[in-house]
Amino acid sequence: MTACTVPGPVSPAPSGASPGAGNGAGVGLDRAARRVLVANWRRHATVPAARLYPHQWSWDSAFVAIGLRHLSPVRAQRELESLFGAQWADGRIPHIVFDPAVPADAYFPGPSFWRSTGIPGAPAVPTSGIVQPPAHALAAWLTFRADPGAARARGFLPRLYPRLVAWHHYLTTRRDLTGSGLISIVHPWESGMDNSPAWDVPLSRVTPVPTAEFTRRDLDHAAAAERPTDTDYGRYVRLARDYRDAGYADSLRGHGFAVEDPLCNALLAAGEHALAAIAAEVGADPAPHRCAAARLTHDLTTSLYDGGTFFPRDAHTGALIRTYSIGGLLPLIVPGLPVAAELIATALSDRFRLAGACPVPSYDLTADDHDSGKYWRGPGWINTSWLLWYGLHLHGETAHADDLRRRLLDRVRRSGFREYFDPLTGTGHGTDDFSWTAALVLDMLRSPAPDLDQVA
Ligand code: 9WN
Repeated sequence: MTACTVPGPVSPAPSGASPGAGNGAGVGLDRAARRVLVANWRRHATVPAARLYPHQWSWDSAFVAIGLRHLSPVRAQRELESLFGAQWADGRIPHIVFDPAVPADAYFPGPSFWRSTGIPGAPAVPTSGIVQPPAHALAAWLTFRADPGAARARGFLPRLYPRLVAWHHYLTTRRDLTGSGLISIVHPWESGMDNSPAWDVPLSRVTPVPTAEFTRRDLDHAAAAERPTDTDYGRYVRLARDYRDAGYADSLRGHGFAVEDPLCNALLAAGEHALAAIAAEVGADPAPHRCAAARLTHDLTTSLYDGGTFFPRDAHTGALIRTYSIGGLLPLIVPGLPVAAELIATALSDRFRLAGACPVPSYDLTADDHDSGKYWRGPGWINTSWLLWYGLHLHGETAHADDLRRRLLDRVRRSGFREYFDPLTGTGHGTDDFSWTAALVLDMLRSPAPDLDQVA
């Protein structure tokens, strides 16, 4: 690859698009989605779900902004601004920004576990110390596009651009743990797909903290059979505690779990395309971002792709983790990906049944350990299906994309704004009135095809 210089840190209005999936039922769904987003708004950001997740989450806010821009472009801008207001001096965007008004024991692990305010360079507001997939640059660009006039009047992109650059800089420097050019996640929560079977092998090397040492709060609001196990939680707590006790320092040796995840790297590459468009808008040089996108796309494809899908790589052993999860198909969101046709063939195969299962399953339907009701071990989620829809359009597969959109809207119309769904029966699972389900449904109702302008 050619060497290139990557830069260092540096009032409600309708969208105008007609709501609906082509019939009157779309109007009711549109109204119901708006109601969820209004109910989950808290002063300057949206909570993913009122009881189960009562704070601001990083990649949730990106998806929420993508939907919220149709309801209120300014509110969508504020969603992202409040998240980036909690950026650390090293550039990281924390996976949770805690609301000090919410009782300390409402969510575990809370502020007293992460102890972020004692870390030099962390913001005054308490946050977690880990990150989530970098969907933000794409969300910022789409938010800008919803109402460029309002965004320009508020200086939205000129203020956000240096923060987005610092965020990507943190990932491409501090999180390139192996020197491969790809970024690593250091906790399953960082993948956004917490208990995916893809993490089972690297996680098995982590000694769980005894359950007597912590109190889960998630089981107060969701069925245990649909959530990660206590042993999973014991391992999550061990990894987070070790990271905290090391002052949130990043090194391969210091992390008990380190994985090069296809989705995070793909979102970063897609995000560099979005940053190129943002740079052009704010009068900065787009070329380094185009260069970074090309490099990431090359490294992702040469390192993690094999035989029709992308696999995560265990950074400690160097081995590919050969499980088929939805994250392996999502590099489809990267413009110019050379293996798009192969990914679509895998999506259509019995493993994912793109043409029938809905939402698209999070994990291989043919695997012995597929569990259609358990969190990220089988159920379909709206955000990953939205990304697939976006990627299908990006690569010219409009018939499959339109069909997926129609079935996703129908699924939510019948089963509600649930957190996740059985991909074959459609039964809803997890919490109700889940923000990104509402936001992305709203987006697909208002935009029958995604806005690919300048990022494709
Ligand atoms: C831990 C908020 C988040 C999502 C994740 C999802 C779930 C949290 C949890 O909820 O994770 O971050 O407590 O289980 O897995 O993708 O961002 O909606």
